[in-house]
Amino acid sequence: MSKRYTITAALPYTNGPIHIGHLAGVYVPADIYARYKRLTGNDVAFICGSDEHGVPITIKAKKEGVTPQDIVDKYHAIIKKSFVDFGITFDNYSRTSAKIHHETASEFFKTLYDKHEFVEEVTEQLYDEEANQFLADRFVTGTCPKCGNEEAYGDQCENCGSSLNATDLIGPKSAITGNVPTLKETKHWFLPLNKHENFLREWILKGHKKDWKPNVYGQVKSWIDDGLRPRAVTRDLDWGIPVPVPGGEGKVLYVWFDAPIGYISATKEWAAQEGKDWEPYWKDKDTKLVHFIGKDNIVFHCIIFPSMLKAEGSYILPDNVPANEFLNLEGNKLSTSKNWAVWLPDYLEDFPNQQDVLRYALTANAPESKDNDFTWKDFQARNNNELVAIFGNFINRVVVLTNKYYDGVIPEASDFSEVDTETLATVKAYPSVIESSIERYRFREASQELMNLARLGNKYLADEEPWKLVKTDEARTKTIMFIALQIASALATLSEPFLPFTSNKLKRILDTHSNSWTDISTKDILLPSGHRIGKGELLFSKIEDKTIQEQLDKLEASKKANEAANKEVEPQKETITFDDFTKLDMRVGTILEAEKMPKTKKLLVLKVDTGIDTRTIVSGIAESFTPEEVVGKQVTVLVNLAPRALRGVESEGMILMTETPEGKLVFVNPDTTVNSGLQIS
Ligand code: B3M
Ligand code: ZN
Repeated sequence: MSKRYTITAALPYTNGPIHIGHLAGVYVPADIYARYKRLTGNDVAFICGSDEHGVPITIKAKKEGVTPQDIVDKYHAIIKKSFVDFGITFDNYSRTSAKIHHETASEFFKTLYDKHEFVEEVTEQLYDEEANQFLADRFVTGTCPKCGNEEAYGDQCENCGSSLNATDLIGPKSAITGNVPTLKETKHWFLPLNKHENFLREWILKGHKKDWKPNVYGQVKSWIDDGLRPRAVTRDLDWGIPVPVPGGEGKVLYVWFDAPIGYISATKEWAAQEGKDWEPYWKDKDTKLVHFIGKDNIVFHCIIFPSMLKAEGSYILPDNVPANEFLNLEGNKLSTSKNWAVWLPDYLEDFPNQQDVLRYALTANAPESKDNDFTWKDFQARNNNELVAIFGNFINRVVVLTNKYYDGVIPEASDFSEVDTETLATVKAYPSVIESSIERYRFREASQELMNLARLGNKYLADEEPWKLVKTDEARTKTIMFIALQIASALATLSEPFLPFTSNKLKRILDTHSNSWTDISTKDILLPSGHRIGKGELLFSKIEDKTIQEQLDKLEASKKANEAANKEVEPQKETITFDDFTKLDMRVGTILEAEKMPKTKKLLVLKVDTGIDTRTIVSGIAESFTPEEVVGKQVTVLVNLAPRALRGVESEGMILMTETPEGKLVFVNPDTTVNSGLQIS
């Protein structure tokens, strides 16, 4: 029976592109769920949009010397396009700088204000005297009082997910100047979460959201048990939605107050475009509201936003909030600021028309109950060993043999053997097998069930061996191919939520647009005899080691470039006198010979003409230069350094070097050729 679903996906901050952590944590599972709900005949509003307010945007704008509007315009477009190109099927992808959102959020705030749902209070907040600015949210970092994470923000600790007041932080530091903040009085409006504790206990704990994932239920329970406190829902910032009540001048709505309301305003915007009424999607008690988020957003979607909705009084509450844990990358935490990520636009460029490979790899390895690690090796294995070797191989054999034996026309089947009947019965059960996993938000499990259907097809062909029977038993061969084509058709339909691009391609090859999700379990024949299928085309192609190595190299290079860009300059050493300096005897030297020091990685043994003599100097430059590269080079040599033995070789002097941001050593040398021995002063 058809139901109405409002499915939301966390609004990405528009301070950078989408990366694989966002996809695995939120957008791929949400899209699988939305596609599946549509395929099974439900009325779906799949809603998202850019989260364009908040401190991350202003920090990025300051860093790039542009306005916050420039930043959000740039990244809103990049993010929106990348979602479309990756096959994420939002019904509306809006943005919180849109007029309709400002109106909706202001109205929502005003309603709570008029209902006296806020507590107005003047409190002392962190202030940066030098920047002349209050420090809220990501403008201040410090140690989380709950878990000790030293990089907690003023409003939240991403490590334990706690929602914080900036004054809770231990050892706070301004993210603008690095200064220790002072305290300064300012008025804000607080949402008294403590007032909603009983409601939250009843709704979540007593109502025992049995189908909420343990990682979500556990976090929410611990916050409620720890006791809820009032949370400021306004900020002393100039980028955001102005506070629409007297005394709100110069203040804006806290980004986590306005952003979840973005789901509502985006639904309104979409409904207006579609000529629909938006209210049933947010106010009809039979509507199922499901929020797809990452674990760092649980408190906002399970405690704060439901309290806001409850206080406003006319809205439904979320039916489920299937938050995922975090995805790491090659053993390290994904990080926008450290540029340690696989960005979606880059993936789409490097792997054209291979969206489904990443969708599948991220789903099969999703951090559904614990943090998980994305490795390029696993990505390659999922593609080569499953998509190519199982799914693609099965379809290729069915299509090639049908074209080879019957010119693409589906043959008449004769009597089914016991195996045939069992196989068809198993195929009919797959919709409910996959449904059972999806309904429990176990998308990894669901994706493996889909792959099991492809395995069933492969096994059936391998056991029945039509390529052998075709010479001796035409009737049997026709029946086998008929059965195999029914399995292929089931895959075309059931793969759509997980592999939408492949599903479309397979439907085109089989020329079947008619089978719905429920058809797979109700119809006896999915592809009738006499129907002509198209010619084969490869659904997936093998990914070579070289391609994976290129990605690993790219990742390493971006990490080094980022370290370089953010490298802190070493502080100056203690002051020396001019006399100290005159003791240093630095000369221009010319390298005459060079060889690697045996059994070492870093050392070259050099013969250097110092103009005074030719001497041996051992230098740790072997990882930046080959011996051949340095012969003939003129370098700066500190010649009166006391000799020292290195691995048994007497080294008489030091060659001055420096290091590029990428970590490569370079010589400090004259930019024109001069005589060896010239003094440097
Ligand atoms: N912009 C995403 C984040 O915290 C945040 C989600 C808002 S959903 C209303 O990374
Ligand atoms: Zn913490």
